[in-house]
Amino acid sequence: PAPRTVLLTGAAGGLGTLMRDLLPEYGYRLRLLDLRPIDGEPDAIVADLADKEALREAVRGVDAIIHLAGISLEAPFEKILKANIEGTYNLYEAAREEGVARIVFASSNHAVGFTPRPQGDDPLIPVDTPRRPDTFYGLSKSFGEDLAQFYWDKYGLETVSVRIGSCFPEPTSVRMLSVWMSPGDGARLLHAALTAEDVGHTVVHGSSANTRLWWDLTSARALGYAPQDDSEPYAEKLIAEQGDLDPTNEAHAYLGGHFVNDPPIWPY
Ligand code: NAI
Ligand code: 15L
Repeated sequence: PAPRTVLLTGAAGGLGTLMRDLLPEYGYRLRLLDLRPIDGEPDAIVADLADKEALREAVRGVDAIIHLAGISLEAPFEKILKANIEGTYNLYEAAREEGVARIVFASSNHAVGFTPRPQGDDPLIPVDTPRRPDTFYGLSKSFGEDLAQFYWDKYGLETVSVRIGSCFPEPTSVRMLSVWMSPGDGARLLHAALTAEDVGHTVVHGSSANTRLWWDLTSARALGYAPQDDSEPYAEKLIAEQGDLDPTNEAHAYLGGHFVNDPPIWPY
């Protein structure tokens, strides 16, 4: 049966806020969790991923988990270690102990961010491309994917790891024209990841069907994902404002874009 009650971690964040609006239309009852309280959501669980007891209680009785919580940009390693590496482990342990069947893990393009972006007639980046994290942040997403594989192989806990490109209301850079995932497509992909059968541990690229796509969406489509959006209508304006990508600029040469040379920028 399709999952009904879904725990959404990171529900106060940018993506969490978008998905809180869109996912109920698919029939889900969302249980919300975040470090920060959420305006207008008095029932949301306010908890840190470090709090194992709170996690155990939060996952009890849910059919699936969408795991968005964590540090979402580059940060000092110690902070990434606590929130993304230990935090994701704590969540998987709680899920295993409580018998939750499936997790949809918000991985990132930055797990493979040092992969050169396709140019000219180069093929799209396949989903089994070797891991090439571009940051400690990306490294934590690589860890999450390995953790997911391990929990599937050892305990039969299923995961779809979604390497999200850039999920925002609109693309705001020329790079995002290639990796943008519209919020509507984001919800479609999460719904597919929650409902496809026998996923084991599946890794998918998460973006819309962009004209300027850099990566292959085959494994996402195999889950039943049918993207409806394309960033192309935003292209002319963004290129006029920012100029086209310059292959001699390091920040334009890789899938991860500017992350390949960003300093830690996490604000807290
Ligand atoms: P965000 O930074 O807006 O939201 C993350 C949320 O996690 C925040 O509300 C924060 O309070 C919460 N959080 C952080 N540490 C926590 C902890 N220790 N315990 C409990 N909650 C904690 O990030 P955004 O953009 O909403 O991204 C959500 C997830 O998707 C993140 O895991 C991010 O790495 C991933 N992702 C997002 C992309 C995007 O385009 N928005 C692209 C690729 C990956
Ligand atoms: C990410 O992983 C970040 O969480 C998000 O804020 C964006 O920066 C996105 O990647 C991106 O690559 O644009």
